[in-house]
Amino acid sequence: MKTALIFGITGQDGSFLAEFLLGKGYDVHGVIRRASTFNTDRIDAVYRDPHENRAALRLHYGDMSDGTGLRRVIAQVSPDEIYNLAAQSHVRVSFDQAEYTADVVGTGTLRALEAVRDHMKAGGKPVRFYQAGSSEMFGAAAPPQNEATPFYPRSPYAVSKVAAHWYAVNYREAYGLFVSNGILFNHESERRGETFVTRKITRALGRIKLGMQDKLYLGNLEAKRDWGYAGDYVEAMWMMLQAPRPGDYVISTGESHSVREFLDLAGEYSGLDWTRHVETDPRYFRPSEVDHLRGDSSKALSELGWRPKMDFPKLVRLMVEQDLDLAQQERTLAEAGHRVVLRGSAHR
Ligand code: NAP
Ligand code: G4F
Repeated sequence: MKTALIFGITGQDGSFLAEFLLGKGYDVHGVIRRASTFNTDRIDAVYRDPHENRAALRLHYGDMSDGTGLRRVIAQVSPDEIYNLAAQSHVRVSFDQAEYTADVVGTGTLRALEAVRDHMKAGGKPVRFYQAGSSEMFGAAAPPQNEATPFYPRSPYAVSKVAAHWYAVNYREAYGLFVSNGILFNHESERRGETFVTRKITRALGRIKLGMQDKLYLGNLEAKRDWGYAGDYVEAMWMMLQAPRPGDYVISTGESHSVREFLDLAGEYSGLDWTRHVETDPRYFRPSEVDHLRGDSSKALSELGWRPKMDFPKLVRLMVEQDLDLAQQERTLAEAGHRVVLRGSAHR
């Protein structure tokens, strides 16, 4: 039985990956941040109290800004595979918190790689390392983007991901570590953070449909993204670490759509004319935008056998339906006298 350690297990991808690896019989360990409130909502369904069972999922406190703690967890868990998904992952926020983003995303990856290098040098078993790279690294480079496309990052987040990418390449070349970079294009789901544009839209349309909200404030509707399904993309992460050799892989659908097209389809599935509800708020524009991302995953198909399973209309429908259900639950609670806070409608 293999052991995996996931940094960023409480995020969208971390939760899908944990379920995927548990399904493959892995012992899964995850690193979570200490917070004053519970932050494990996405993994609660697969978490078992370690006092009651021999739990296959175990959690450890840690933070990418704390190298000593990362080392301790790696020594304690002695994983076969590490998935580094931890990040301040919001592009717009990275313009407001640039240093912090660089520390967690860029230097945090370096801290983890240094810990792995020392762990193996001290006689620890070989570790395979997955680094969560991003299509944001391509930034202003013209589509379609593949592994040979030069990076042209357009935000502090993207610059930090480029640094992490090259740290990973360097540790592979300098120390012979098995480190693979996934260059993943946008992937969404019903678990997507509610401040990313797709989920912000589907959450709002659900509430608008049920009369709980009227307006949705957005930024640039013309940006185009290559949107896939998170459940498909975590399988690609795992496949990269099962390959005979480490490498860098673009993971994408090969299709791009604008935010406006996403709204059109989500509006159609919700039975709403979104143009009556959406207003522009300049605060959601970015100081420098990424206009068009569309990936070419031929290498992942030929070397790993990976291809996406869910297409764009199915993804939008899934998110719309899930968020309509969620809005229905909120309305039931509100009607029963509970206070329901409509986060995301105006201020994010
Ligand atoms: P996400 O939902 O924002 O999750 C990020 C995870 O990182 C959360 O578990 C978060 O913990 C954790 N984290 C944040 N700061 C941390 C710190 N200082 N120390 C330790 N953990 C920290 O992101 P995601 O969508 O799952 O994406 C996973 C990874 O893939 C990220 O690295 C992201 O940048 C990258 N990526 C995502 C996409 C995409 O479209 N989703 C595409 C390309 C690359 P909390 O829950 O406590 O906040
Ligand atoms: O949903 P977004 O915030 O995702 P973005 O910036 O593409 O970043 C996501 O995907 C990356 C992979 O390419 C990841 F690395 C990263 O961690 C993250 O998961 O914005 C998508 C587009 C942008 O062009 C943005 O300007 O939607 C536009 N947009 C328009 N109105 C908005 C809004 N984005 C957000 N978040 N909120 C808006 O109101």
